Amino acid sequence: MTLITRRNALVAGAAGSGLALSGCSKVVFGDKLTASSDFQRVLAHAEGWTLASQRFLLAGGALAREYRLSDISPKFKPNGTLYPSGEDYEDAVNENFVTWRLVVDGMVNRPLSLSIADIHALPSRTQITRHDCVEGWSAIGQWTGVPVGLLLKAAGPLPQAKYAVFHCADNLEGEPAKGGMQAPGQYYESLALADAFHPQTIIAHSMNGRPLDVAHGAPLRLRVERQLGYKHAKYVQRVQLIDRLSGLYGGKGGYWEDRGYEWYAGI
Ligand SMILES: Nc1nc2c(c(=O)[nH]1)N[C@H]1C(S)=C(S)[C@@H](COP(=O)(O)O)O[C@H]1N2
Ligand SMILES: [Mo]
Repeated sequence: MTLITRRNALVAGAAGSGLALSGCSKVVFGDKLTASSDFQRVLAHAEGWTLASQRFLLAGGALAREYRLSDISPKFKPNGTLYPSGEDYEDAVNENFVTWRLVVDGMVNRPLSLSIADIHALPSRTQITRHDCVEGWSAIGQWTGVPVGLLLKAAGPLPQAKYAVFHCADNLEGEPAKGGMQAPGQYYESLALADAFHPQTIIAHSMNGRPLDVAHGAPLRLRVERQLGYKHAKYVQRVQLIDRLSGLYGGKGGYWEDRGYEWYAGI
């Protein structure tokens, strides 16, 4: 009963702020969407997101195990790209990522473009989890970031959207690919929408209570706690919703998948 009352209030609240926003953007900004209105839009969906993730848990959805602060590994091995090559990333580091944007686009009703400051100001989740790399090492770390489901809800997936693709800033061109002679390329990853909406799937901005360092994916990296290490895309710039994986890069849905790894890397 309490839940229903609260839910009705939230729905009314969200509808109200939506109206206020569209009215405001017409008068002040014309039809042009601004970065700050994107931020407001995500916030307007935040409480609905909390309810959705509670429903997921009530329905028996499985969470990855979470650990205690005292379990955090003193050293968390960085792996794969440790510092993306190219001037653009170097410039971004030097200006402390002030012009970095996380774009959410593709098969959505309302594309988003968020700054790091916007991301830090959004509702976040903190989780202490174990990272398992296929190369045979594990480490426990604490991650804080915005749930991907919240961002997607704000962007409004179109009914035909099936996958969320995470585009990264690092191109592994020139670096030796593991497992023999393989084509170099841009790092990317993808998830089925259901996994993107999992409550522990977050775009992390912090690790162990501090902003991410470069080796671990600054300024933003994916955490998808029920899957293997290579799914956890670092240096994320864009989340694109699509209906098929075949049109992107090698067509298998990820940098390592294009080189023979499993797309569904469940643990
Ligand atoms: N952009 C990008 N993301 C990446 C990689 C990479 O090389 N580039 N390596 C992956 C692999 S194999 C692992 S195990 C983890 C390592 O994350 P860490 O560097 O924080 O330990 O990042 C994953 N995400
Ligand atoms: Mo890995």
